[in-house]
Amino acid sequence: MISRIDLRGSVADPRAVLPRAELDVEAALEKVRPICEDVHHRGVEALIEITERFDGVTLSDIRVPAAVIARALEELDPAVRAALEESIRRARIVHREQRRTDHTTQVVPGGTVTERWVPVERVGLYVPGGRAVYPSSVVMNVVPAQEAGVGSLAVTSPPQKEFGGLPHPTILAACALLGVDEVYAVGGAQAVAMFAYGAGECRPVNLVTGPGNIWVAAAKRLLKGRIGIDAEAGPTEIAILADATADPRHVAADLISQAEHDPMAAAVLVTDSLALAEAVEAELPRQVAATKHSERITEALGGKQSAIVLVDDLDQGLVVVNAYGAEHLEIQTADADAVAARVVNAGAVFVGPYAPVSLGDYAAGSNHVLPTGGCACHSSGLSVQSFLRGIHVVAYDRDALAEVAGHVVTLANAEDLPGHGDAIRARFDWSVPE
Ligand code: HSO
Ligand code: ZN
Repeated sequence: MISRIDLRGSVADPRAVLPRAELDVEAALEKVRPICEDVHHRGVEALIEITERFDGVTLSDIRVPAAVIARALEELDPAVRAALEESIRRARIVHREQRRTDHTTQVVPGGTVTERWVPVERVGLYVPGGRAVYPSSVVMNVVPAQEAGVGSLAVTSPPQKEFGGLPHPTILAACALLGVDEVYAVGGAQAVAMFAYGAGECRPVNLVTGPGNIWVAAAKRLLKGRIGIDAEAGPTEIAILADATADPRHVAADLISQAEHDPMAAAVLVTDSLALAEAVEAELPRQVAATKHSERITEALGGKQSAIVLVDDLDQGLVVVNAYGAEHLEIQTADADAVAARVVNAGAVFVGPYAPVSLGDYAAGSNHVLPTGGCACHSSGLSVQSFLRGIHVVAYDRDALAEVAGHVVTLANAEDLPGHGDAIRARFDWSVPE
């Protein structure tokens, strides 16, 4: 059901032995380009035609009426409402503390540089439809944007035939709970183009965030620059670093939990315990057989992107998980805090026996939009910071400028840009030597 990679006694670069699922976004670019151009030039008319072609839905309007959003909340199962509210509450607690305060540094008397944190003005959030209907992802995108102080926030999600050509009602209800009233029934690459260029009631946005399929990723890549993007989300990944103290039933359940997302999801167990590896291998088929989405889970666990990796000890295990840079990394070992402190590459780390990834997916307070595909080596998950820009505000008085004027002129001359130096010299009646 899951392959085994034995790295015991090996000094090979672990990067080469842990393959990842690959998405050919580049190939999708050519298909997405005409769609984006069409939306650019023909706006709503193009969106309606493209939606007819790809979603089989005829939209009377791209925007979801306020009454429909309100009704979705009224009709939401009260238990789901309570759970979403708790998820929002916890996410707010964590993200509120991520807010930045402006900081002024006095470089010299009379010379300061202030870093001023300013929220992005308008953000578009893409929420997938189809197999992946994740109201929790609405929470994870909207809460940091709101806590950052983003003034204008629009959500878009593909129209679903079975819901009368509207986005999934739980998505709409989550928007209502979060106070988002600008929602569009548009999906795919055309939704990213709508956000980038604007169409009808939808004004252009500055930044697009949120996961999506390969077409959404391709449109983000194409339009990046005109708009900011968070990341091109790839298939989800869980890695677990565990020793003999871990409970194989929990380890198996956690691997299955993320394999459930996608046949291309990656589930990787790294352990120094052959007994644990064997117990997990025995446990997986038992649990998979009893679970609802066993087909795609079996495919994910059996794919080349998933494996049980045997290592000599936890030191080698840490080398492996740091080289892999998983989106989610669980530490299920003795003294898990100390082991977790040595992790440098992971989207998020889940420490000890009672912090499974599913907790973080819904209600830990942490964010579940995390870097995949090894991007954890250079990027972070979504946070308040993702929606802010730090603007340097430079304020120097005459004496402070005079003090450094000679150095600026020297550097300008060294770069053969005497006009730069002259801008300084003009302020001192050209008395600063050339
Ligand atoms: N594990 C997913 C997020 C998610 N799980 C949404 C359930 N719903 C990627 O971090
Ligand atoms: Zn998940």
